[in-house]
Amino acid sequence: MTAFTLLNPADETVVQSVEQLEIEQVDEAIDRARHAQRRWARLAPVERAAALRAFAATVDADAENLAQLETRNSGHPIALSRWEAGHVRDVLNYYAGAPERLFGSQIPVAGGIDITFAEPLGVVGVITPWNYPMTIASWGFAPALAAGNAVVLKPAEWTPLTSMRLAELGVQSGLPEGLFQVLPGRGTVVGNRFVTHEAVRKVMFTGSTAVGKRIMAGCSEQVKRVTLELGGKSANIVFADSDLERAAASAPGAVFENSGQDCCARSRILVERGVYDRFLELLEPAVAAVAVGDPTSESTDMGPLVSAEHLAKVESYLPDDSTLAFRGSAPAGAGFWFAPTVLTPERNSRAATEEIFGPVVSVLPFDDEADAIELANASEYGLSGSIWTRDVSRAIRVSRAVESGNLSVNSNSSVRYSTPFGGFKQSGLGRELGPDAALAFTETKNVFLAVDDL
Ligand code: TXE
Repeated sequence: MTAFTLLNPADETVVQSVEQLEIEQVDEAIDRARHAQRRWARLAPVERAAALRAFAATVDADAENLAQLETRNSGHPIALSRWEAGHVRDVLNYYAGAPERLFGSQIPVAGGIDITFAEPLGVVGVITPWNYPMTIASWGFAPALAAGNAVVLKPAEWTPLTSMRLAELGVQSGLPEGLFQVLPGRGTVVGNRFVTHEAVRKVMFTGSTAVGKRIMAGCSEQVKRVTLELGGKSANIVFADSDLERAAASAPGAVFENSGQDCCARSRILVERGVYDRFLELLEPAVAAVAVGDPTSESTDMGPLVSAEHLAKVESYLPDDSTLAFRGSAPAGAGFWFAPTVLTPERNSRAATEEIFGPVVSVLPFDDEADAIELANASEYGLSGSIWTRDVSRAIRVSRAVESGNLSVNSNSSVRYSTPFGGFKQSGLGRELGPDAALAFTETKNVFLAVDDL
């Protein structure tokens, strides 16, 4: 068994070493999960609901510890980590409402009664990335457990600590042993075993598009159910008739939150040509005002990147000076720091088309509404986006035309636990969160009961 050494991204000190599981241990865990699932699925819905509420309460009691752990492990500003711990509690409470609401239907047919049931899948494998470790974990385990499944979860190598803690909290809260297990390890070992093991009936994956495609191909061998939440290159579209000051003031937060390591980051700002120069003038002080530094400080807006490897990847997008518009500041010395960076590149450049997943934004001019839509859609991705305008008809027209799963008008929000989240095109497959997410962890079963002399 090998170990993975975790570094605090803010100062490169060692946080701890985590043992990486091998296939035999994964198989044992999946066996435990199968046994636990059979009992869990037989519990009355009201008992499963109560167990999830107890889990939420235990998470709530540990919220500050979870937040501090995330900040040490992932470098998230503490305010963001606190929001994440609260979000996990809220997601659990929301899906605690699901066991008693997994409605089937009764369909009128001849000669009897026809009923559908939402049956649990069995064991579900959740594979998570390093950018929002506990948040994304909860989007998988909460609805999957609510629907009567057991969950095995593989966190990203760099950021396993809050997920491991959540598994402990689950047991503490009274969840049956084996029902929700977190299995740290390599993607090609633990993650891949979820794909190949026949008892794992669905894989929910969040991460890079390249690995997502491999997982989907692997799952096809067993026609295994799969949900994919992949990359993005979302457009923040600013029309000349918008509240330009508001759009510019909120644009840095829309891309630099979590140091741009966000699949919904509005990493392309498209601005109508007539107000392009004015928008850049307004954006510059807003970017300069982003407080980059010590993630344990309440007043920090942006922390470091997650790792040295990721920093090197983001740096590879630093352009020649001709496209660099301006930058914010970042600490010098130890830690994986990268200053918020604004580029004005060509439309088809690497920086303007590839997901950088760092604090780099491209500002591009457009000519009219049709050009804005064409530019927004000129991407293999389609996850998120914003539209800034005072014209309601235009807001609706453009919202309908942009090929993206989550859009906001005069706002940059993407994630609410009660609304569906997911991508068009190569940003993903299926939806998470919202009222239907628990159903996505079930199979529809149709049963016909013949009735004599009906
Ligand atoms: O993701 P990976 P990485 C994007 C972003 C980032 C890039 C790489 O652009 O720079 O992806 O990030 C596990 N079988 N996003 O390398 O490799 C892996 O261990 C099964 C976007 O971290 O896709 C980890 O747990 N599992 C994104 C998870 O998959 C495998 C969030 C994600 O790792 C595996 C993160 C395999 N063969 C990165 N290989 C978003 N949309 O939020 C790896 N894994």
